Amino acid sequence: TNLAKESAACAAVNEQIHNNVRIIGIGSGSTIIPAVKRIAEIVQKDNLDLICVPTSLQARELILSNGLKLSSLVEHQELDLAIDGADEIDEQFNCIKGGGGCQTQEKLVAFCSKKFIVVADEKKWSKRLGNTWTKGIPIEVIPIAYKITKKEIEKQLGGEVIVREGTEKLGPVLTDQGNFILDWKFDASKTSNWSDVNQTLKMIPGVVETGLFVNMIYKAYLGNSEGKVEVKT
Ligand code: DER
Repeated sequence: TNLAKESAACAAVNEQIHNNVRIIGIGSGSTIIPAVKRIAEIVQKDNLDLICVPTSLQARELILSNGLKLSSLVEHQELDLAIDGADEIDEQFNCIKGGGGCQTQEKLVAFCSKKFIVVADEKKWSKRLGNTWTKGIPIEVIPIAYKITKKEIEKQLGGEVIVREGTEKLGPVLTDQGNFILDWKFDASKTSNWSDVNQTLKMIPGVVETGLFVNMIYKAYLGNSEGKVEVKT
């Protein structure tokens, strides 16, 4: 629910923004929207000197439209904090991202940040990856390799790989990097060591980045429909 997302987003910003944060990574999706609004309020109120690094064209637009200072990973490779959403998080903090197709820059920003914070509706929390998020793991691949990678993923890891198609545009979706996205519908009962799975995927020629974020999350702020927030570390 919106209240769940807003409460998680504001709780995270309120708690994290003051600890000497100067450079912050801004995620993509819908939950990040109230987070950026809250950041802009605090920057205004406390006259903070904050620089924002986006994870997508959508995040870039969000930074600009909220009057925040925009920069990039070319200027800053060490971020004090990064805040982003998630599609599903399990109890070991394995996380699926990329529902919005932005996982490549999202993972770079998360990798560069001292603290990577996830904000989400509590429904994203699950016992096993695949229990709640059923659209598969997003994998960015270079266009000429989409059939090679599809075949290799299905051969090595099973499941089914589908090329993500546009809705109002015919043909495959292009990422902000100009690549295709494969959604890998994995067999949740068979898969458990996500670190190994991620390494296997990354080794396949043509794969750019996966939506598997393993051992990257510092804290997860999970909001519920009453606006209560649970913090998982
Ligand atoms: O696509 C992404 O990685 C987004 O961050 C997604 O995981 C969260 O989107 P939401 O905040 O709209 O649920």
